[in-house]
Amino acid sequence: MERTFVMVKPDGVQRGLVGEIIARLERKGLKLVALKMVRVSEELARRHYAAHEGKPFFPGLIRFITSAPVVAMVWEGREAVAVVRNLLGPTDGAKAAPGTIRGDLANDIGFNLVHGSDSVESARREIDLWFRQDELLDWENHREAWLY
Ligand code: FUP
Repeated sequence: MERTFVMVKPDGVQRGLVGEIIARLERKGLKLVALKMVRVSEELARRHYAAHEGKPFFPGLIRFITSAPVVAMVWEGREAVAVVRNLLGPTDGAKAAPGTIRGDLANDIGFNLVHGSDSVESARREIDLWFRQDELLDWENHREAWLY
């Protein structure tokens, strides 16, 4: 089953949107397999966004991500990488369609609430970067047991 890395950025935490974002991913049918709140170090931020090093927005991006806690998660499901990207909408909230997380809740290119891995390969790299192996929980669904 495919896994993807998702991070609610400082603006999502500050605006009280962690629950809303998690709820949308849960309702889609994705499975949460890891979650933690992190105060991001400069080193972790630089490694996470290494592909953007040298771009004009890079220093501001690092300052933003390290400015306040984020919520880091791993979600699992069928085509999880693409499904999460579709739920997020494009990077710029102004261009994101209504119905997507950014389309409904964000209106900026930098302060766009949430990150989702852009490929299966990036997901693998980001999950390794943010989580130890024992933080990824391979739990079974016993939902049937709650129905009487
Ligand atoms: P995304 O894959 O949607 O997270 O977007 P990118 O990987 O292209 O960019 C990573 C982050 O850099 C974005 F979430 C926000 C920031 N960014 C800017 O601030 N300005 C830009 O022009 C492009 C990206």
